Amino acid sequence: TKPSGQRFHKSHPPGAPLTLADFEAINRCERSLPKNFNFAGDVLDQWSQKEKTRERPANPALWWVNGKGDEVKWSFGELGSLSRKAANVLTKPCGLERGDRVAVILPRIPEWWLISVACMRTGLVFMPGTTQLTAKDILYRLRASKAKCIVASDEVIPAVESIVSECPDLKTKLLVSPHSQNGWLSFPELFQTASAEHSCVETGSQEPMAIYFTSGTTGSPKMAQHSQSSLGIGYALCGRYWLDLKSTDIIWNMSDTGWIKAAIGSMFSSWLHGACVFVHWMAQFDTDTFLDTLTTYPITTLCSAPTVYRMLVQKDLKRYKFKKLRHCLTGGEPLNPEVLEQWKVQTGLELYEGYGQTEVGIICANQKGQEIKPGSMGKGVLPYDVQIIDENGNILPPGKEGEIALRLTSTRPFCFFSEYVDNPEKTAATIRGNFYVTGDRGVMDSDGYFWFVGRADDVIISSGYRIGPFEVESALIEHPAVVESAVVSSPDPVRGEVVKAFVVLSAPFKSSNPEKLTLELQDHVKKSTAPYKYPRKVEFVKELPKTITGKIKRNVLRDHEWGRI
Ligand code: BCO
Repeated sequence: TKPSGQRFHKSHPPGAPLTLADFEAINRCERSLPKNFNFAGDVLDQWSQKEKTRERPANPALWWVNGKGDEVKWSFGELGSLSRKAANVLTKPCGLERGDRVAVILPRIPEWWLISVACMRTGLVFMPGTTQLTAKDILYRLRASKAKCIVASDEVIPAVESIVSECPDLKTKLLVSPHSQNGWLSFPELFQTASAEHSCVETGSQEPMAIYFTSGTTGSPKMAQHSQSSLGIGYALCGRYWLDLKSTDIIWNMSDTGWIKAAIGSMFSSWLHGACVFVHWMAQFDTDTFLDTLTTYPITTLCSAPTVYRMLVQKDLKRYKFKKLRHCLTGGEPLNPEVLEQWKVQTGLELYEGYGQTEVGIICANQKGQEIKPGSMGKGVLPYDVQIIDENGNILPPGKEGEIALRLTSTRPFCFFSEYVDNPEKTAATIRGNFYVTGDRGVMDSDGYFWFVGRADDVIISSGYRIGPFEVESALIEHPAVVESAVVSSPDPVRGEVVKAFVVLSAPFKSSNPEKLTLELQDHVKKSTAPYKYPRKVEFVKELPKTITGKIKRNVLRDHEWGRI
């Protein structure tokens, strides 16, 4: 049975340490949220205690490799003392105070975990971003959030330097690098001399913890803000039933640090269950390195985007003997039943698809022990009551296509994002009657399994990335060749769908070589905005389909691409 909202039964006795059972009970709506909660203090430091009393097996908290022979292995105790040092760097030389926002643009290096945990210890609001962000993207993020500090690695310096004069609120630039840079504080230097004594702040359960920038159909990315409990407690059941984690497990979740999937799979779910987070930092994704890693390290649990599994099943997987792999997961975009089947035939392992969003986390999943229906993204997960609704907010019966929605009661579920910061209109637009609407269309069958149909809006989901067409069109229009463009999804056998741009050319470019111009426009987009958004397909057209009021009909182009008209 599913709860219809936050019907809390028991409250937490003051002063008693919170346990995993408490966190799970909160997700089942059997226990109320504690007034205060801090993931570092209430979860990580508890595991550290359990290490001391040997109640936790000798399994690292973080195990990081880079394929070049470098390796980092931290216990929860080490993670605790190192993140306390990092916390002192953030508050003392960086001068940051509780509630300040910190942009963290780091690749998959151990310091990303240290800085994130240090932000929790100090009550700073961290804003992860991929290192693919360009100067324009970073400028927008720093200005929109009024961030006080940016923590970045070498590759991000030129972009930050080119826009920093336009960010009056930014007080500190902290560099994670063995090199020093004028105008930047050096994290390694400050870290070396920082004290490991730090008292974790007592954050309120509903106090902001992180902000994720998320793309929509129109405008710039919105700032989805999450609380200490939405991220820190909200993944307890997901960790148990979808990821099937125990403190003996080693999970490799591939996601880039910029996405909430990294926070879910490589931090909150995993550490709530005391599992080891494994990280292999590859500068560029490569299937051979990926497969070698699975054969070399005792990874028990793998989570990656369907695009990665599509790439992997092209290989002869029977040649590989994965050391300890027992549970495989996927999410971020729809998984084709054929890939699930091929993975199973070649590895003997099932593939458990989950479905979720930056705003609300994991909504549906094929949970361990449940029958998998190939092509379905599983059943709704607690504490959510997932329904398919129509445009008026009425629940549709099984078999009817509509919008995937989450039922609300008088209290907003604690695991929801709190708001789109400074955007009450867009926050309000996610609510229809008694439901939160995901913007995705789907069907529920009579067994309660959900089947993804597509986006209700123009957002493109490619290789697990959520890409707003407006952002790509805005980049294209900066190029002198482009009079106007319309950006839509187009099918792709590996990436599920890719970004396709229909472009109307300006007079001087009409006779240009189309292949050369395509490459030039792609290159231009990669420089203007994060490269993963670039249009992998470009078509030059004389005009774009429009309504009588002049609005571009992206749906006509999209339907044409998908062979629907
Ligand atoms: O494919 P191309 O080579 O043509 O282009 C690639 C890169 O080479 C290029 N690029 C990257 N940095 C660049 C650059 N070009 C110029 N300058 C630079 N500095 O840009 C393209 C980027 O595409 P990509 O990221 O897809 O690269 P790749 O190597 O093909 O990676 C494949 C995947 C599958 C590993 C990658 O697409 C991926 O990680 N996808 C998963 C994304 C994900 O984690 N999504 C989860 C979001 S959270 C969520 O869904 C909520 C769930 C609750």
